[in-house]
Amino acid sequence: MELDFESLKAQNNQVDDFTHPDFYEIDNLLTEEHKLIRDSVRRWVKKEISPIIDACCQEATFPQHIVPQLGDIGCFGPQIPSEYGGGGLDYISYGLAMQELERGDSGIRSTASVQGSLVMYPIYKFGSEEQKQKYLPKLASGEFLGSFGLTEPNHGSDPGSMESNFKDDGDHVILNGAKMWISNAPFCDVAVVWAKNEEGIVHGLIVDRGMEGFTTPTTHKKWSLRASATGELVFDNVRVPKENILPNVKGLKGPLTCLNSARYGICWGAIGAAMDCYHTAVKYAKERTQFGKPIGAFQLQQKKLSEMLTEITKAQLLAWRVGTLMNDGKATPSQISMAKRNNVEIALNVARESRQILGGMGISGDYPIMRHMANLESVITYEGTHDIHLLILGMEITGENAFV
Ligand code: TGC
Ligand code: FAD
Repeated sequence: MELDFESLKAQNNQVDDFTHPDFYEIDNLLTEEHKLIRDSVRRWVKKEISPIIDACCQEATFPQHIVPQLGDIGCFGPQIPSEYGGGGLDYISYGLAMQELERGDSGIRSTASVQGSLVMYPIYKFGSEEQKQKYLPKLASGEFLGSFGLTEPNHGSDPGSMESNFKDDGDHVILNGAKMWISNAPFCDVAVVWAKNEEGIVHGLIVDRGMEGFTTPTTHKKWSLRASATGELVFDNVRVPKENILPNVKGLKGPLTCLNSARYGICWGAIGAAMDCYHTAVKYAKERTQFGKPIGAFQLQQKKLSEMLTEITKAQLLAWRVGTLMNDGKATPSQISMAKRNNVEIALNVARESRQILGGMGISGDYPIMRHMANLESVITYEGTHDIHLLILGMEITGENAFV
């Protein structure tokens, strides 16, 4: 079904009264610029996302019209230098922008994470000057939408075993293989794809839509991230010019370096989803009466709310601290794993508890909770599963590598 976004916005323009919990005055750790960025993304989400998002998810529709708007509000590559069209901002600003987008919907944050951390970042970090000039400004403005191809049908947690490959063909290479579960794929103009050369060494290639043999079939039947477009990237003897190979990295550390940035963004994003569930549950607990009192007066409901606020506050402190380490260039992959793993887990728990507080209403699209809960099942899986992050931490603690 085709959605009429303008009439959805007109009908639902009052629905969003979100305010964020700040029990430990974490706002005092933020600069005026940080708060300005957070508040402007929040205003945009209230106006452009909240009125349409339930319909988008119910209909499994990606609201493609928001892509240039995300560029306009600076959500594509806020951490990329401004000379290439990025925001030139620090990592706390980036995190806060992701928090606000995911407060709206994890799928909207996904679109921005992939664009900023997984497409713009590798081109910025590993690309030639020509590649940066050609792609980054268009990706920053939303004229181009990008995708990132690492996962394959047979290799998800273990991307080092990937089968996608390219062979030398003069001034081109011939790319073959398939990537699966790729966010933005069905609408992407450009894909950063990781594949092995004839020596089995992983390289990054920029593949443009329109190259012969390159297709992006949509993935259907998702119960999660329904407002995000997911698909495959299929390469059937695609001739990619050598000038599209990222020259400044080789090996698996290329894609994994990009994942550090995206996983960091998720540790903030998940807080946004948790905050939205908590805000909804508190309001409902105060308004809903059973046995002659608001349900928020019962100790069992108060326990749920108290534990939610505690976990959200701990997650905020974790995200803020890892953000300051990112700003100093000191955050380690395992510190980022801890923050991504913890914050997505607590968000999922907050969503589950909030859903219970709303009783039957908890499963209705009139409230955002079930949507967040279903979305977070993807978030706890992508960018490294919950268990993979545990094993990354386990290796840091013990020095023993559980992957070999
Ligand atoms: P391993 O031998 O440990 O490492 C290979 C090379 O990579 C280096 N490295 C890292 N470098 C930077 N950052 C990191 N986080 C790094 N982790 C490892 C490592 O030092 C080594 O370098 P070198 O120079 O010695 O070659 O690799 P392994 O094959 O044993 O695998 C390790 C493991 C399991 C941790 C890794 O493969 C992993 O993280 N797997 C999870 C895969 C994953 O996260 N996929 C995500 C796909 S993208 C996605 O989900 C996008 S969703 C986006 C959205 O919609 O929001
Ligand atoms: P598998 O690797 O098969 O894992 C299955 C289970 O086995 C998991 O529980 C895992 O933790 C466990 N497991 C695996 N290895 C071990 C081990 N050594 N020890 C213990 N347990 C283990 N990928 C991209 O490249 N780009 C994208 O844009 C992208 N977007 C996505 C969007 C969505 C909506 C989803 C759902 C996924 C997306 N992914 C993307 C893919 C995602 O990163 C993978 O799904 C994820 O890395 C896990 O891989 P897998 O699904 O193949 O699971």
